[in-house]
Amino acid sequence: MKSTFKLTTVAILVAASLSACTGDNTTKNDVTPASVTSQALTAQDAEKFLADTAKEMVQLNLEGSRAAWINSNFITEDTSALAAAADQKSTEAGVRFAMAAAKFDNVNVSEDQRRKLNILKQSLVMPAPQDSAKSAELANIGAELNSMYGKGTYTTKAGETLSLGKMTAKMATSRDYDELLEMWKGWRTISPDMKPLYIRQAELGNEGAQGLGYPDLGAMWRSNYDMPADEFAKELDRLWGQVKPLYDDLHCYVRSELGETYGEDKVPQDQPIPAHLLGNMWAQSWGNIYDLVAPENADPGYDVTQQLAANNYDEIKMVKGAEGFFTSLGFDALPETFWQRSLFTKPADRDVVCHASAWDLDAKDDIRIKMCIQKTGEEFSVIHHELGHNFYQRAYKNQPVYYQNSANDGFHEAIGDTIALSVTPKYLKEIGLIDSIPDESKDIGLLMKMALEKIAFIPFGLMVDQWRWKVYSGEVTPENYNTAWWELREKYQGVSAPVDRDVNAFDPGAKYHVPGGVPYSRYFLAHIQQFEFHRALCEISGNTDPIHRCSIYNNKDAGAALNTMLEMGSSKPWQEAYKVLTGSEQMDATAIIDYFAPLHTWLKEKNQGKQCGF
Ligand code: X8Z
Ligand code: ZN
Repeated sequence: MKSTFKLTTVAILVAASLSACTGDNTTKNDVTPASVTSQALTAQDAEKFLADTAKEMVQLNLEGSRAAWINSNFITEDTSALAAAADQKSTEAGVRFAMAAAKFDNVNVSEDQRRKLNILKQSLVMPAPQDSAKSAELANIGAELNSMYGKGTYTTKAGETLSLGKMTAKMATSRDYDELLEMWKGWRTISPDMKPLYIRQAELGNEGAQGLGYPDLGAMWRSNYDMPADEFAKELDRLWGQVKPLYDDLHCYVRSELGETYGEDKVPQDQPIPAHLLGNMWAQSWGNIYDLVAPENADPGYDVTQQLAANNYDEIKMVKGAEGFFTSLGFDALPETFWQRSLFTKPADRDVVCHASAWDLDAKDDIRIKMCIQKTGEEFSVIHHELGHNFYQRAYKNQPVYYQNSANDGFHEAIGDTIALSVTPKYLKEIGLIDSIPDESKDIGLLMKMALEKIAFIPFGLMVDQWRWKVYSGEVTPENYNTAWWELREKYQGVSAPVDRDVNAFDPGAKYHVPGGVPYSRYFLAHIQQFEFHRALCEISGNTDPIHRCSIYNNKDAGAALNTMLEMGSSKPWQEAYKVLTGSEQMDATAIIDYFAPLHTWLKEKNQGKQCGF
C-alpha cells in the first residue's frame, strides 16, 4: 500500500485497501464476491456485501498502512517491495469491490447503502487494470516514484550534497539570484528519470479507470464530489474567477517589488515572475519573501521563526503548542502513542519521505504525524495543518469504515489550516510567544504576510490537476508534459521557468504530489473552505474583532461546532456537512475575499500607474 493512502486521510484507502481474499495474483481478478452472484440482487444482498467488505477493508487498511509507514520511514528496496505488494493487494481488492458495487446500480437499495456503494465505486486514486501483471507493475511504479522523490538530493557546484529540506531553507532565505537559480535547477535534476515511470503509470491508471467505466483517470478523480464531474470542474473555475482579481493585484505588486530587489532586467515588468524568486521551491506560497514586499510602516514587528527560537521552542514543543490549540477547543489530548510513534525530525542515517503527512493506522487511536520539522513559523503552520488531519481522523473514527473520511478531500486539508488562521498576534501573546499585540496600523502587514501564503497559493492549487487532467485525458502527450506544465504555470500563476528547460526535464515530477500520486484540487478547495470555516467559527465564538484578528482559541462553542462537522466523516454529501458549519451548501470565495478586502484596496492604490498582467 503506498503512502498516498495514508498521506493525510483514509480517503484513498477506503476503496484502495479492500481485502483481496483470493490472494491469487496470477489470474485475472474475479470481480464477483460470493454475495454478488445472483441475477436478482436485493437490498439484503447489498447489506451483506457491504458488511463483508467492511470487515476486509478494516484488516487491509491496517496491513497496508503499516507497510506504507515503514516504507516511508525507512526507504529501502525491501520496504518498497513490501509496500508495493500491500498496495497491489489492496488496489486489486478495491477494483474488485468497485466492480461488485456497480452490480447494485439498478437495485433498489437504501440511501445509506447507495452512498456506501458509490464510495466503493469512486474512491480509488490509482485504479489498476484487471490483470495481475499490470496491477503489480502499477504498484511497483508507485513505490519507485515515491522512493525516488524521498531519496532526492542535489550536489552543489561546490560539492555539497543537499537534501530537499536544506534546499527549501535556502530558497526561503537566500536573496542571491544565482544561488537561488542553482537550488531551483538542482532540485529538478531528480525528476527526469521519473518520466518513463510516470508515463506508464498514467497509461495503467487510465486503463484501470476505464475498466471501472470512467473515460479516464482525471474524470474519475473529478467524480468524487457529490456532483457530476463536469460541474465540479466548472465549480473550480467559478471559485478561481472570484479570487483572480485579488491575485492579479498581489502579483502585480510583488513583481514590482522584486523588480526593485533584483533589477527589472531580471524581473521584467511585463512578463511572468521567474519561479525561483518567490521564496519557495515551487513558487506555491510566497510568505518567505515577506521582507522584500513588506508595506512600509505597517510591519507587525515580529517574526514567528525568531520568536520560536527566542522562546526555546524545539520540534516537540512546536507540536505540543499546536496540540494545545485543539485541546483549548475541547478536543482530547493526543494519545501517548502519538508521541512515541510519530516522526518529528529528519533522521541522519536513513532515507525517509520528509513531505509532511498525518496517519491513522488503525482507525482507533493510533494516529501519528511524519515530518522533518524545521523550526520556522512556516513549519509551525504545517504542524497545525497535520494535526488537523489527526483530530479529524479521531472525530470520525466511530463511523462505519466507508465514512471514515472527510466530507470531501478539501475538508481534510482545510481543518488544520482553519485553526492556523486563529494563530493571530492576540493568540501568540496569550501563549507567550510575543510580548505585545501590534496595533491596527499594522494590519496591512499582517494581511500581506497571509496573502503571500494563501492568495499566492490558489492558482498553484488549481493548475497542478489542470495539468494532470490533461495528461490523463490524452490532451497532453508525453513529449509535451513539461511545456504544458509551464504553459499552465504561466497562465494561472504568472510564473515562468527562469531558464529554458532541457528536453528531458520533467518539472512536475519535482513536486511531491505528482510522483506521490496525490490529487491536488483538494488544496485549492481547502484554501477557499478554510476562510469560510474560520468566519463561521468566529461568528459562533462571538468575535467582534476584524476577521483577520479573530482567534477562536479557548472557545468551546466553536470547538463543539467544528466537532459536529468533523464527526460526520463522509456519511453525508459534503454539502450537508458544509451547511452544518457555514449555513451554506455551496463553496464560496467571498469569505477569503472579505478577509483580504483592506489589503486589496491598499494593493489597488499601490498598483496605480503600474503595468499589471502577465
Ligand atoms: O502537502 C501538503 C501537506 C500535507 S497534506 C503538507 N500541502 C500542500 C503542499 O505542500 O504542496 C499543504 C499545502 C499544499
Ligand atoms: Zn494535508
